[in-house]
Amino acid sequence: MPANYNGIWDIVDCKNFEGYMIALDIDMVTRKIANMLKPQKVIEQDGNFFTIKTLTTFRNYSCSFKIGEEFEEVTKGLDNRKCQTVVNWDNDKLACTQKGEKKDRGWTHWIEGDFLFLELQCEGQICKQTYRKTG
Ligand code: ECB
Repeated sequence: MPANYNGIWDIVDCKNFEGYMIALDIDMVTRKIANMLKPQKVIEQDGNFFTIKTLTTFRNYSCSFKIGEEFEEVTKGLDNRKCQTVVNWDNDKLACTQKGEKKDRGWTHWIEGDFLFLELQCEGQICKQTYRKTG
């Protein structure tokens, strides 16, 4: 039985989002807005099928995937790039690689108790986020 990510998760901590956004060439005005946001993750998991919604007052982003199946991801409303993306299980962690123009791009999720952790990586910059389960 894989880990269960289903639920509503509210951000409680965020480190180096700025560095991650600079690595993605996000302009300064957008970064200033994005840095003030308090994202919520709404995760729907059915076995190996996932939808992860990232919701904010400014923009929303949704990504659906099946574990182990590569797909074309367009990061619409984020940096608007195309990636060849695949998400795999690494024990109970979700490990995503996003192949494209940017090197060493991807993210990892894991759960500890009521907390959901996320590390977003791009070209040596790592943004570390912590979410708490609220639903
Ligand atoms: C949609 C929430 C953030 C909106 C910020 C708007 C502009 C900033 C532009 C680019 C910054 C790059 C990424 C934003 C950070 C998080 C959004 C989703 C990141 C992601 O890949 O989440 C994964 C793992 O939970 C699922 O898509």
